[in-house]
Amino acid sequence: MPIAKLSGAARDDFLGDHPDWTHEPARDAIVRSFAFADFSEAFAFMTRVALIVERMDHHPDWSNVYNRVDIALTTHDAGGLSARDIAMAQAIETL
Ligand code: H2B
Repeated sequence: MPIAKLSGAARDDFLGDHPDWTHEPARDAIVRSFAFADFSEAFAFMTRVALIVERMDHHPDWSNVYNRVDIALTTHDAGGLSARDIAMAQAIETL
């Protein structure tokens, strides 16, 4: 089922409140890089995020190199950002 794209104003509201996240126009995603003490901490974080995304049925584009986790949120079903990405970023921020 198609999902509505987020308005630029709603996106900028979120980015204004969350300066660690930035907009990547090429794939209309919001992105953030997380750094941890080591791989174990990074993977523990990914495990916690994985439980959230399964519950929300919304999945990040992400990568991990040692202590770093890069997360990009966009909604393929919407062809860009949707409210689901904002909800997911907010859920990740509570960790
Ligand atoms: N995750 C993301 N990031 N974008 C989507 O469009 C998406 C998803 N679609 N997770 C979901 C799953 C969809 O394929 C299922 C059927 O709900």
